[in-house]
Amino acid sequence: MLTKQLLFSLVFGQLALGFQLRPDQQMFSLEEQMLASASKKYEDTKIKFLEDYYKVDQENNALMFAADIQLPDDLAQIASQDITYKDPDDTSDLYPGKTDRYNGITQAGWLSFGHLPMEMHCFDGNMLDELEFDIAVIGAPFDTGISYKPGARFGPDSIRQGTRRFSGGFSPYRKGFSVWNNWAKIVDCGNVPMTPLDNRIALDQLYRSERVLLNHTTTKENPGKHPRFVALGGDHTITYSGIRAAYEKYGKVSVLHFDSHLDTVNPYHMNPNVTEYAALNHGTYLNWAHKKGWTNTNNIHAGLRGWYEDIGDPERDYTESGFSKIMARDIDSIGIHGIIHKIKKTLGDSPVYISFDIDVLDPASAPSTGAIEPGGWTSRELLQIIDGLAGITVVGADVTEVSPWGDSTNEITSIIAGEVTRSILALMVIKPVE
Ligand SMILES: [Mn+2]
Repeated sequence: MLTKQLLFSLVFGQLALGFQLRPDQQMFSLEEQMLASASKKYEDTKIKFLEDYYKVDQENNALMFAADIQLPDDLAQIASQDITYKDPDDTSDLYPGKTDRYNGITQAGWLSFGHLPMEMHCFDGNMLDELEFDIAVIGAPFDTGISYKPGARFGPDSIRQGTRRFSGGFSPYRKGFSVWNNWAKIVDCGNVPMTPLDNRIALDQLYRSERVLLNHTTTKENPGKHPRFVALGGDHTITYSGIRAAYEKYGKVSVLHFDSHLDTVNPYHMNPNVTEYAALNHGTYLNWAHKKGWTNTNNIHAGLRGWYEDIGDPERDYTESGFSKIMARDIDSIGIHGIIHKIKKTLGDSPVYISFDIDVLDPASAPSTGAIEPGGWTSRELLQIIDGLAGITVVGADVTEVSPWGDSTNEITSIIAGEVTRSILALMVIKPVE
């Protein structure tokens, strides 16, 4: 009985005590106490700092810097450090291509692909011997061959902007491998002039630019006679010119076509009355390229999923244009390595033209493109597939259909397009073409 009474009074005594605490003795949780203590330490430090380095001007109610105070050694060193370069006339760290991330390379210089050196004379037929390079990035600002959302004429500069973040560097997946610091001299030749008023003239301007580019001299390190190019589109029609230029140097090429759509459509099956002008567009150029005799019969699509316009399109894809297919959903059955294996087996030793449509990616990865198709690959899956193709003989390439109108807030599509281009350049560096 006594014990119970004792326990009862102890419990209620404690509670009663709690209620009787003065306001400045309020009970706090452990977290609140720790927070208060940390904040006090901060306040103490701040006050100490203020006392040490500032004087209070009571009259004007202001803080004055105490000029005569002694800075601690480490602070004093920073404050007195001579930030003038050893030789003020030495500007070697300010040249384009000489800066690094610490020096501010990401925003420096002109807008070139991955800060590559700009070359003004790639399309100048009088400079073929003087100007040598191994791989050229060029822009093909053209979007009047597209059937849905235009804007890809702004793609080349947008993709370049997406590579502002590049600073040379080494691959995290290939030990010690660098695209930039390797045997190949890679340059950015700028954009080709392409008229927006006549597709026939524009595609011919691009073809002649690529043709003269391939006639330039290569460096001593290059076993091949012709430079190679990656064209930044532009809508997909630009591939027509690229395949034509590559065919002239290498004979028939095999096309590795990353796309959600076939692009081998025979326009006359869709509409027998289509004009010749309208018949060449971003959905038909591969059909034309095969008809012209520029492509082999071991071409392959990767990432298909767009609905067919005509019931006969998938059949004619092979019979009229020589393509086999890897569907987007094949990744769930044969996996990334199955896809790589199938592409390599199909292409064999043929000279390969890689034509890349950014809409092969899922809209979640690349929303800013002309003809969006849900259900695509992620950027990780796609980059792993391209990187897995090391060893194929890439003679030319393009990255198309980046229409940056939807990228205004985050540049996501352009950044991925830039990364895809870097992976394609890596394939070119890994396997020179003789
Ligand atoms: Mn396409």
